[in-house]
Parts: sequence; structure tokens; C-alpha cells
Amino acid sequence: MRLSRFFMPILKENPKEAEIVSHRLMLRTGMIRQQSQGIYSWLPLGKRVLDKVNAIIREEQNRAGAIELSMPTLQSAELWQESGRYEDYGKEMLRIRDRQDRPMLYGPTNEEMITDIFRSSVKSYKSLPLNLYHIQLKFRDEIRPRFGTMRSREFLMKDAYSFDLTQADAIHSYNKMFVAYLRTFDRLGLRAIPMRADTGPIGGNHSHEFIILADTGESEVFCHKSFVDFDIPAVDTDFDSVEGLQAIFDKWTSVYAATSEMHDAAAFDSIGEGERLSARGIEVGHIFYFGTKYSEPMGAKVQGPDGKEHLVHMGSYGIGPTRLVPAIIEASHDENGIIWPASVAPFDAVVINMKAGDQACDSTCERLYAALQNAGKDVLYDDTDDRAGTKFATADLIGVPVQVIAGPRAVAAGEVELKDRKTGARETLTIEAAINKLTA
Ligand code: 5CA
Repeated sequence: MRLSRFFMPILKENPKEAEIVSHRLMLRTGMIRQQSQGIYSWLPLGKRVLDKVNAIIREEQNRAGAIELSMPTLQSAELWQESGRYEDYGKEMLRIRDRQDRPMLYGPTNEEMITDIFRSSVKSYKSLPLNLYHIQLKFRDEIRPRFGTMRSREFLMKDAYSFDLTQADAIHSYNKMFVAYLRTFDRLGLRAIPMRADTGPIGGNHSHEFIILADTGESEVFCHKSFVDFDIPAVDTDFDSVEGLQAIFDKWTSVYAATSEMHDAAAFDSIGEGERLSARGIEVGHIFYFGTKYSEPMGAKVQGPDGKEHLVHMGSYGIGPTRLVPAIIEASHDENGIIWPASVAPFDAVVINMKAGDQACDSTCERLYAALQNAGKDVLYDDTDDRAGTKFATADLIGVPVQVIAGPRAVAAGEVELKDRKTGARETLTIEAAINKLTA
């Protein structure tokens, strides 16, 4: 992408309305734009990051055996009347009437709709286990939308829903998602801690929130320090192994971790002084096992091996991609701007032409740009006629992991400079060597 043709409306000044660093940086870099309270557009730079976050979520959901579909944002009120949640959900639910005056709603979550899809076609235990997910917009009319897309009214959610014949099978499905979440957050460059959690309007009694620690987080959390050293389940984890997954779950829940709603002060105080961590955190995922809470009122049953009808045991599993993007920024930035983990960076590298219009600089940059693109890299080429200082500041601000700097003196010697955004380390390489290094 040539910067001269890209759409990246960078703000010169820090936006006043932004209280936390991620919100400030997302507005300054032109990743997002507020359209009305708690409702945002994702501009091209932000969309690139969001897409990469979604791709990682999708890969790990698929690896764990979940299957993607897509459900609509607008739902009929009837389904919610069946489960009893139409009244219960309260003012967070945006209720709408269509031209026939039928009550509709903008879905805040999809337990009812997925249960309806399930009951309409699954009749036998032989189709189980089944886990269906989508990545779709949700709407919750939050009392206090704030911090940009961290807590917005319209937001993206990956929501998965599992169906099993028995409670034991459902716990295995729960553990699959638990492990998939550990892997997902790790690949996003985050250390997320699973914590026993309250279930709120989703229901059930077995639930974990995945929290990343950040001073600006909205949740108050209490946990043991040892989480920092726990191993992330490997890529070849056998998701069909009931014992294997249970062992991972047991390990990750063996030490104390709870949000304020579930906090047990006595248990926490029994942890040694230096081992305790009382902090703030951001909830980036939440998983629930709620048994037959929806299958019972909605009549979602399958025929079991005994020939009898059984209500299915269900769970639901949410991740907030539009919250994850600011959460990653909260965890990874410095005074000059964002520092993207390579896995979600909007571009793999930025080629900085320090003297656009200079023939040697132009041709060197064109060569680098073409070579990196041909190798399948996402490259931003700063071909604008801005001053070099402005270009460096922009590159630092938007946080692309590698900067390839082509200035007249180096180029005359057949060289370019590589700068690592995270460490600030610089090295001078021949153009050939730079291409080889970046395409290796
Ligand atoms: N049905 C269940 C799981 S699929 C559910 O709705 N769970 S939830 O309410 O905990 O939401 C799941 C995830 O969505 C949260 O962990 C969070 O990452 C994200 N999320 C929830 N509300 C918001 C919001 N207002 N803004 C941004 N992300 C949100």
C-alpha cells in the first residue's frame, strides 16, 4: 500500500475526549471514528488489525473443532419470549418494530437463535458434540459506553455455542474452548488469566472470564502471581483427549484467580504476601456452561443411545475482537505510539523514502516495495513528500514492527537501514540483504 493513496487520517493533536492511551492512539492513528455515542467506524488501518485478530480467533476456533456460520444481527422477539429473556434483559436490549409492527431486537447475544437453529435440524446424539460459532456485530445499550471500542454499544463478538448429550460431554466442550482461548490470546501477544466469574444474564454456574492485566481495566481482579509462568498449550494439543484437556484446565485453575464479584477474601489472604496480585484487568473473553437453561424452555432435545429424548447441555463462549484491539494497545505501546505484535500488525513493514523525488531513493524504495509484496508481505510504502522527521514519527505512531529506511546517503552506498519498532535497534544492510532478511 502506498501511503499517498491510502486512507489514514492521522490527527496531529491528542483528542481531548480520550481518557486512556488505547483510545487516544486509535483516534490519533485514524484507526476508528466515532459515529454516534458508542458506535464506531473502523477505518482502513484499524480494519486491517481487526481482520488479523479475527483470523487468529477463527483459526483457533476451527482447530478446537468449532464450525463457523453466520447469524443475523436483527432477531425476532418471539425467540426471546420463549426463553423468558425478552423481559429480563432490560434496557441494554435495543428493541425495534418493523413495518408490520412486529417486535424485533438488535441481538446482544445469540443463545436463543442458535438453539432454534439446532432444534430445527439436529435430532440424534450421533450429531453431537456440536459447536457452532460466528463473528458478528452485537448491540448492547450500555449505560456508560466509554474508552472507545473497549466498551462500545455496537461491538463485534465471536460467540460460539456448544451442544452435548451429557453434562460430562459438555464439560469437555467447555475445556476445548478454554484451551483454544489460552492459545488465541497468546498468539495475540497477550497473557490472559482465566478467572472464576459471575454469569449475569447468560446464566449457569460454571464460568470463566479471561482477563488481561492493565491499570486502565474496568474489572478488579485478585490472583496468584504464578500465572505468568504457566505454559500455553501447544499447537498439536489433542482436543479429543478428555483427560488431556482436563489436565490443562486443572493446571490453569489450580491457583487462585477471581474477579471482584466472585472474590473470596479469606482464600486470597491465605496466599503468601509476595505471591498475591491485586490488580485491574480487561475482560477479553468469557465462557459459560449453563446446562439446559435454554434447551429446556425451547425444547432442544436429541434422541440418546437409549432411544429416549434428552435435553441437550449447552455452553456459550464469547470473545470481543473490537475490545481486543485496544486491549493489545494497552499492553503494548510507548511514548511514541503503538507497538503491534507481529501477528496483528496492520503491515509487516513500512518502507520509508526519506527523499521522495530523488531518483536513487525512489528506485530503491520501489524495488524494496515490490520484492516484499511479491514475497507475500503486507507493506506500507511511505512515498509522500513529507519531511523525514514526520515520516519517522508516523511510522513509530502506527507501530509497524519493522521500518526500512532509505535515505540518500545509504542508498548511494547500496544500503538501507532497518529499525525494529519495539527495541529501537537499528542495522544497516545492503538492499539485497535487507530483502532477504525481511522475506526469510
Ligand atoms: N453469550 C455469551 C458468550 S458467547 C456472552 O454474551 N458473553 S459476554 O457478555 O461476556 O460477552 C462476551 C465478550 O464480548 C466479552 O468477554 C467482551 O470481550 C465482549 N464484550 C461484551 N460487551 C462489550 C462491549 N460493550 N464492548 C466491547 N466488547 C464487549
